[in-house]
Amino acid sequence: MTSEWKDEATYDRDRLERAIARERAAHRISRREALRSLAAIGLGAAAFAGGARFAFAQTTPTIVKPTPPEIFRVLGTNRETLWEALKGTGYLTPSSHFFVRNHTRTPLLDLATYRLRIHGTGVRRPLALRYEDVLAMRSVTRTKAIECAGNARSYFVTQQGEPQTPGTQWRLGAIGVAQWTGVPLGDILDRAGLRRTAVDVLPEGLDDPINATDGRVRRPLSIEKALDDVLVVHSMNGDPLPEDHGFPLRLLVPGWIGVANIKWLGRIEVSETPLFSAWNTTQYRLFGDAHPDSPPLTTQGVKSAFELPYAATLTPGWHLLTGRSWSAHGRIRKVEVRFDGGRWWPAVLDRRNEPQAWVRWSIPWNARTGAHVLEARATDQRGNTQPATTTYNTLGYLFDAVVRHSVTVA
Ligand SMILES: Nc1nc2c(c(=O)[nH]1)N[C@H]1C(S)=C(S)[C@@H](COP(=O)(O)O)O[C@H]1N2
Ligand SMILES: [Mo]
Repeated sequence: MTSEWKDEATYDRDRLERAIARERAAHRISRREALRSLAAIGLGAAAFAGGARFAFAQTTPTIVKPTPPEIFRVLGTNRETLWEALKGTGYLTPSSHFFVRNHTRTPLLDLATYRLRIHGTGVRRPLALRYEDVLAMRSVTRTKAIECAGNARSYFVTQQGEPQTPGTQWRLGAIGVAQWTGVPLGDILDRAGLRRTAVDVLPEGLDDPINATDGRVRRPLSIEKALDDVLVVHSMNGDPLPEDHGFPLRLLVPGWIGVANIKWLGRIEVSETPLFSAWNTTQYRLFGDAHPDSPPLTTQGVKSAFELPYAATLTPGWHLLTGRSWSAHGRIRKVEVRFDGGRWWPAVLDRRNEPQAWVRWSIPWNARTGAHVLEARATDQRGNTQPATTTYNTLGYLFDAVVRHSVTVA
């Protein structure tokens, strides 16, 4: 079993601690470099007096990691993973390939001053935890997907002819599966003296406020979900979280839409009364004629993608087509593929098929010269199947219909 899952990263405490020491050194250097480059452009002391945040805003790019065009598509402050770049990678999305969704920009946080605060009417003992305090607690490891609520949004326009919605025009690349290691949020809440009367928690990121009205990215969760399977994550695929994915700590909320997985966690409010932010009121609900009364979104539906460029060009002859399918509700039971609207053929599923992650699959195809449309349709263990169309909503969330993938054979 282990030999088959070679891509499984292992969580090694010593290795993590060495990596953290490197991170600390690197972060100190980047702060010094920021100052030096400010001095070079004549902003120096004056700009820095305005605060470190301003200094960084002037010198750091939106995203820290390299995002080469063979792996990512640029969408404003975000980077979408190209599906063809996943072909030949393992079950886990390498951190170098994991999509980035930033409302503003990746902040570079200093571990010397970093604290995760737990506060609010729902706890008896407010906490200000250092990174080390969290690392010293019991960690668990989970393999789970993070997928943006707007993943595949562009197909409302290109496939269904609906009006373009605001929001990032993703194809299917706003998803990744990683191995996350972290401390159960319930353990941290217990340490803060969680009251039985608590109803909601509100985790908030330390990235810049998105605007004056909405403030910092923060998205409430029910206490039931918080105590069920949510982790305060410190490691991704066996290494400390990369900056762009939330260093030093982020939330993992298995099965829930991407925005619940707050990066750069700065505080978690715990409350005896329901909590609200833009992310569960004016956004991340279904709006439009067909949705008079949508609750805040939690889980996603079922989706599938071919590991091919969009659109693809292939040579004539036999190809082993590969792809992945996923569901927030459990494992995938079957995947079917059809060519040019013909009959549905079963794809062969790989053995590794984890709930709230994905399954890889393959199917041979004898490609004849000309223009073709390929479709993949998955069904999960609860019997949820991808529909032919998704009911429109004005913010373009939860597109789960079968995607028609154009392929030219020449
Ligand atoms: N603090 C903070 N957390 C955040 C975001 C953000 O902009 N700021 N984006 C959210 C959204 S919309 C998504 S889809 C996921 C993306 O996670 P990733 O960038 O690690 O892929 O992070 C979520 N957490
Ligand atoms: Mo998202």
